Amino acid sequence: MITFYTYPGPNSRKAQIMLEESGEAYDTRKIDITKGEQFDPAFLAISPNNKIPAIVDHTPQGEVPVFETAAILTYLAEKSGRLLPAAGAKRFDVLAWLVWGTGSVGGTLPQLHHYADLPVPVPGTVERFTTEAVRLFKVLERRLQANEYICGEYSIADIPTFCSTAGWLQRVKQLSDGQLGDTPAIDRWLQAVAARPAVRRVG
Ligand SMILES: N[C@@H](CCC(=O)N[C@@H](CS)C(=O)NCC(=O)O)C(=O)O
Repeated sequence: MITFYTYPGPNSRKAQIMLEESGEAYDTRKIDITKGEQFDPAFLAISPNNKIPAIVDHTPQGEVPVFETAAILTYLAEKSGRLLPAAGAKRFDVLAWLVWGTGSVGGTLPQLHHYADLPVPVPGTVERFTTEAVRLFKVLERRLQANEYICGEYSIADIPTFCSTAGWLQRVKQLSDGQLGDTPAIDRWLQAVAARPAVRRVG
């Protein structure tokens, strides 16, 4: 049994989709980040960076705490034998694109969200993060023109980028004032991932 520490939002959604994809049994513990519960010492022992999502796997050999979305997805993929090649170049291709999704895409879009919604704009910030978001979505569009999913077959590399893109593609298109243009390959991929039963169960 796995305990899933969560609060509604894009990062928790990424981890929960993989919990569903993995078929592992899990229960859910809400950490209310609006009330500072992420700083409770008991939670910091699991997630020292004071962020959700995190999991604890209660195994016969002992408890395994895992924080950071990329590590959680990798752990669940290894445990279930799903959505991550076991070895070789394909495994590292998936891991590279997984980190790209959590680090580059997942790092840029919340910054854009923050600066675009400030009541008093900070000069240059929206432009900077919009330019980077456009660049990242062009990378993704090229990749998906050549591959059905980011690494060929559906894998853990698709999950974080799917969550970020589903939430942000249209806003980036508006903010970019035509720089991004049409994204037919991303649109096709968004529909395919959204139709997966595990993704639909998470909502
Ligand atoms: N790099 C982390 C980011 C996780 C993250 O930003 N979580 C946010 C909620 S979406 C959080 O816990 N914020 C609480 C805080 O910053 O105190 C990951 O990929 O898991």
